[in-house]
Amino acid sequence: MLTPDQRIYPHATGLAAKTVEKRQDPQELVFYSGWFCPFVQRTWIALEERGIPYQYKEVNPYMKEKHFLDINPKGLVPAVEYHGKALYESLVLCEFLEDAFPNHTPRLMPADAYDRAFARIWIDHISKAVVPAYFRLLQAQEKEKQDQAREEFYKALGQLCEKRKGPFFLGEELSLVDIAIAPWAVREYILVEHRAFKREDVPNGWKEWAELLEKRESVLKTVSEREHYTDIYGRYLRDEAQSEAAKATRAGRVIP
Ligand code: GSH
Repeated sequence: MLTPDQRIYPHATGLAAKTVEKRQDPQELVFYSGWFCPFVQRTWIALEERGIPYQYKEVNPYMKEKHFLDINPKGLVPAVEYHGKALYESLVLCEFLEDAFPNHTPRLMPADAYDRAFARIWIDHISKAVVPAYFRLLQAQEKEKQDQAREEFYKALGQLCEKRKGPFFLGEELSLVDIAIAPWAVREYILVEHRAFKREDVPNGWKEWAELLEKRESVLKTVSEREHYTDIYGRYLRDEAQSEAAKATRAGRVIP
């Protein structure tokens, strides 16, 4: 008997399906993806932005199949195999692509050491404050808990937006900071529809930035049709999801 999480829609749809279709040929870099996953989308955006050749392979991470556990013992997507060697963790992968493919442009981390460290501080803020607040708001059931989670989400996002230096986080060009947050801008409509979230209530210009991120070509190319996210997020909204992230959020633990 499969659990509801294991029964997720099996493949990408919409523009993401077209991207998948183009990335079927064998390459030195194999990208193990789940079409629905915001963490996956980070790495996917970086691959598309930089024109790195990769072979797309869809994985249902809830099945915990041995072939995939051999690649990522945590059983989470995204993961890659490069020249037969495995790596995982979305943000580690984004930085790996910078290091392993230095001649592919645009570079998504600044050349200057201080600026790179600055970018990493705010990527860390996204991981430790913004993303956990998103999941808390999604999964909160009582009105009081939702109100509290919404305020925490506004605050964490507002702190990030306060540091934005231009249309993108570091200025004129897209960087890994933008990519680290973009998948949650794409998935924010769920909070708008079900958790009284309003973009314009986030301080320091989140609405304008989020709109810019959502219409970036690499972002559009890695998004599936909304109806297929609805099923998955319905389980989070009812606090029934059994993903590692959902379980950690429910238990007040750090998201793995
Ligand atoms: N920290 C990881 C990253 O950034 O790559 C998180 C990845 C993650 O949680 N992926 C989810 C997954 O594979 C899909 S969105 N879940 C399977 C599970 O929870 O069992």
